[in-house]
Amino acid sequence: MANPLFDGLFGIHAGKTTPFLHLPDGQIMTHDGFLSLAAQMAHVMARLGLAPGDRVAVQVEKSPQALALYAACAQAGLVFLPLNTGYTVDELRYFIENSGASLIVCDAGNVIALREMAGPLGARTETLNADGSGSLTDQAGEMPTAFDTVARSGDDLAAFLYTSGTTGRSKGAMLTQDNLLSNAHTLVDEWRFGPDDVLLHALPIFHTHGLFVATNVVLASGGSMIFLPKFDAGQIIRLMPQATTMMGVPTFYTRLLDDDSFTRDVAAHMRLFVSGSAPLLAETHVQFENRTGHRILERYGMTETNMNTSNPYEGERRAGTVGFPLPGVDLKITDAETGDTLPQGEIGQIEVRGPNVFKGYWQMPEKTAAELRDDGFFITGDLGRIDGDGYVHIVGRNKDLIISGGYNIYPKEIELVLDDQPGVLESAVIGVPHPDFGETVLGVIVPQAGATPDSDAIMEAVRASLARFKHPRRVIVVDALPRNTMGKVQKNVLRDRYGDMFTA
Ligand code: MLC
Ligand code: AMP
Repeated sequence: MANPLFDGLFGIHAGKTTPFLHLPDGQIMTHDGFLSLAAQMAHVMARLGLAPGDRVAVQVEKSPQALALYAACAQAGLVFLPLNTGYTVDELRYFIENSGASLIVCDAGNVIALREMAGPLGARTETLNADGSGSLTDQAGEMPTAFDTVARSGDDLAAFLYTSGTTGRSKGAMLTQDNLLSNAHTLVDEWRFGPDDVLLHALPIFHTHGLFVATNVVLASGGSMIFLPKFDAGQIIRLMPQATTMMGVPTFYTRLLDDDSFTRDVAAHMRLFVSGSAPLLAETHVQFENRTGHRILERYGMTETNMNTSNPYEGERRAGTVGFPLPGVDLKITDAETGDTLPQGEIGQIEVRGPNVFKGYWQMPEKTAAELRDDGFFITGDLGRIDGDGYVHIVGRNKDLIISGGYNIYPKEIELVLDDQPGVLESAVIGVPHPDFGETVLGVIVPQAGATPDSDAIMEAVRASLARFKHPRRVIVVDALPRNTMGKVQKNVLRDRYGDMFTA
């Protein structure tokens, strides 16, 4: 094929006038309409001088046009680089600089600040607003509705997704066309997706879950999506009778269960609920089954690997587990010190290998070498075990990571900001259980001798530099941080001490 990703996900729908997107206002975008828009956007980017392999950084609200931009990048051989809409200009600067993006597409409300920041870095700026208007779509409207698909190989890059790191520096995970396409096909088969499926899509489209799992699976199977700007429990409940499937983070499921109008009848037309991106409590699984009669299918993935494991479609979906390795995926549990595979049942680090596993981190050979072994196994940083029936259990993380409502947060990034504030000697940021987000961020700071840090000023500094979802929900002042004999901060002690702060 000339361009496996475009041909395999998008090109297969050429000429189809069946619905692809059902929009909240009742409008429908057909496959053909979507492809025409993507082709027009591909023309715009080609006219701007973008060449295959160039990176297109995209920080826009969720809309059909935003999704068409993903298709346009695939068709023009460009590397799609979606960015969380919550990121501040400070955070964006790093991504633009590091990726060497040639084009930034952003909301008109941010364009002045972004242009000022990105101009000197050599990136152009175009706008795309939540309602689909903007300079990108204005230009697209003048363009032909067919575009000669740029030839690419399966090993060429399709997307960059930045994932934060333990040092506070984000890493650009390089995903190839084959990574994305192979995983989409596997999931279609495993989860039995077909042209009659209607997926309730309320996830953001700047992460693996909403973009590659949900959208690619629908594209590969020829189904359609009820495409919602964000998760709103009331709207989901109203629309669920028109859908057959939903994918969500655990917060989606706990919020639905908190709503009494979410009943067995509401879910009666559904055939599948999938959960992932964060641990689904076994208790939520049971409550959901009691309420609806459906057993949520939990799966496990990562930005670097797409999906690795899944509970079975047929067969027991075991609460508190992430199921079995997907076809084509090798998964082993190893000793973190020696790298040796551990006997079945023992807890160790989870390593995975397969066509889904990324190519490495952009321009970070040392980090790539540290996590991606020569034999193709990727060290996930998750800790797990495999039970006697082959189900994978995730029991913790070997990485200092907080997952809040499905968003990953690396404490180091927040600690660097806190440590920088006047009167702060040092800080530790931990994740503590939270009833809505699963985990939430807590900051613990130690003042300099004789100083009284100004908590308002600290939060102001946090707001200026970090996306809202990373902000500590509370900052506690202590005299000293607990340390072990090696002088390392004992975050487990802090987690024990403050663990029930939001749940008690
Ligand atoms: C929103 N806020 C969050 C937050 N989401 N804070 C912490 N963690 C989050 N996840 C902020 C809001 O800005 C707001 O700030 C306040 O918290 C309350 O917001 P809300 O209205 O209650 O939140 P809402 O907008 O409804 O969003 C919650 C959510 C959303 C759970 C629906 O976060 C979401 O869609 N999460 C999905 C993330 C995702 O797709 N992850 C997949 C990663 S891929 P204020 O100031 O207004 O109070 C991956 C791989 C894999 O991990 O395996 O899938
Ligand atoms: P990200 O880096 O955003 O792609 O997040 C990937 C991380 O999310 C994984 O390394 C896991 O720690 C976590 N994760 C994803 N799915 C699950 C799940 N079903 N259960 C527990 N943790 C999960």
